[in-house]
Amino acid sequence: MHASGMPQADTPTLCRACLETWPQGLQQSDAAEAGCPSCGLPTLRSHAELFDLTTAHIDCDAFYASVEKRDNPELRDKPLIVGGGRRGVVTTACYIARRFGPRSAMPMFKALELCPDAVVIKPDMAKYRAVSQQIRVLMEELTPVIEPLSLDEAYLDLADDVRLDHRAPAVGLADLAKKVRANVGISISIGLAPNKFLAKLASDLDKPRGFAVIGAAEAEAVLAPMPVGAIHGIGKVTASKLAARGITEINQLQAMSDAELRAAFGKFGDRLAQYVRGRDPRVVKTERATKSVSAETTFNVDVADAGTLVERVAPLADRVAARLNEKGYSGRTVVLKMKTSDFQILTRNRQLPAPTQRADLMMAAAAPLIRREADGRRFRLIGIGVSDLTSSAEADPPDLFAPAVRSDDA
Ligand code: TTP
Ligand code: MG
Repeated sequence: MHASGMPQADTPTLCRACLETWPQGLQQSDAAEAGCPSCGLPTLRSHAELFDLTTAHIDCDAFYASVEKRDNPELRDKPLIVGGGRRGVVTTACYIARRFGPRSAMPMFKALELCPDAVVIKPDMAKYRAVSQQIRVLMEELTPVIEPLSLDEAYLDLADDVRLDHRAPAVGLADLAKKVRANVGISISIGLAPNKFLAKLASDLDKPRGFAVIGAAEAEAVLAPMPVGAIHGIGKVTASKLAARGITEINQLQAMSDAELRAAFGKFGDRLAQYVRGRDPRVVKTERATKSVSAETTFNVDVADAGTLVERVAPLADRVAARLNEKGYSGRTVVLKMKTSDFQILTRNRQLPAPTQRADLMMAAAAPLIRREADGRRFRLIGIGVSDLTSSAEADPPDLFAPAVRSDDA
């Protein structure tokens, strides 16, 4: 199995440093050498499907920490943790710090127990957003078909040779990594595969500064020994349920028929049946314009009291604020949604003087609207959001973000 693609004779090969290619592969004698026959660096990648694969997943290495190290070279060789903030957790640890155990989402006190010498820096979201945007511009030179998943990762579909330079996607991707390093000053890891599912797995195989390929032919074999949790959609809860049934590795799911997977997992079983066999029908979706950002909650017991309603909407406003911050948006119109006990839906809007990302300003606009509606009726649901989105550059100074809250948690 050659998922990460070390140099091999007679196998399509690429040098990630000088971008030289050997579509027919290297001679046996060249392949035995550690370095590229052209530039001498140990940066060759070989894979049977190297020049045929077109779906990529890009993920920045220790993203926040890499940006901070870029901006302060004294930190380069030190263990660095980015975190703290309101929730007191690690957002990320650099690869040096990771050797001692700190990981994303770990409470800060625990991370510092494991790595007492770590330098700690608070996250600077505005800076990371700007870096993300710079990388985005470089990706756009390769393809317009980009699906960002967060500030530091995106899927790319490189099936169309938009540049008309007839470079294989693998070459364009290696070039992208070089440009990100040279122009932005951080490193990325690349996963190249026949589909999104495999590309995302691949980008994680060879981190940091990775370039890993999973081909269609070897996909099932690469997946077989992986833990079930490696599959997108199998979270901690599902993984521990499976473990209770003795299922921990993907090969055990591969041994089940499509019908068995469906019986065990319901609708998700269909998707799973594809994934475990290395297939994924999902296409890379370019961003559609987000029109609003909102959060809502359904009460266990219907609520009539205005004070309670306001109290219950406040954490939702926090979530909206965090998500706006993460996505780099701000909103001009606050939208309140309430559903009465007899399932009538009300929406009420209020325009703000300026776009905001701040939960307190959303609450200031929403509270009077809530009080007006709370006339004795009982409500089963409340939600808050903002629409009229613009970029966060136009927003009030964002001082309420919770760095540990990610959009996928919300
Ligand atoms: P990741 O890509 O998951 O992690 P990473 O880039 O720090 O490290 P890796 O090399 O393993 O990819 O997340 C990207 C950024 O998102 C990360 O730098 C900080 C932030 N983040 C959080 O704020 N909370 C979290 O729980 C995680 C996982 C990430
Ligand atoms: Mg990352």
